[in-house]
Amino acid sequence: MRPTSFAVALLGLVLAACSSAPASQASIPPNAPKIEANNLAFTTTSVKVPAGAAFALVFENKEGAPHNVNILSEPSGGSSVFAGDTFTGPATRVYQVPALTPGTHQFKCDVHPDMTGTVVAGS
Ligand SMILES: [Cu+2]
Repeated sequence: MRPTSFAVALLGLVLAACSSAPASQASIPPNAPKIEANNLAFTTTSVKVPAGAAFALVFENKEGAPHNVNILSEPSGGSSVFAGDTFTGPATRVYQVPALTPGTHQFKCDVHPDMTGTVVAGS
């Protein structure tokens, strides 16, 4: 490989590394529904999301305690329909949530069962 083509290849690698979001973090869609947690509670207690189509859900854990978002089948519980990864903050993850049935779903943190909120799927 000639020095110039090596330099071009190296530049391409550097650009590729710089243009991606922080490691293991997908880019955050600007209008994605978002849930926040802080002080061992969901500070977002209700969030509207699409129904019948997969969507991206942003979860920001603002503190050093581990939290996740587990979406349940019913307004007041039921079975899990999507359980996001648990992680320690401060950090933000983008969950890829499969299509939800229209209506109200409870969400909770698996680490802290007292942490709950409501996902409203629909228009
Ligand atoms: Cu928690």
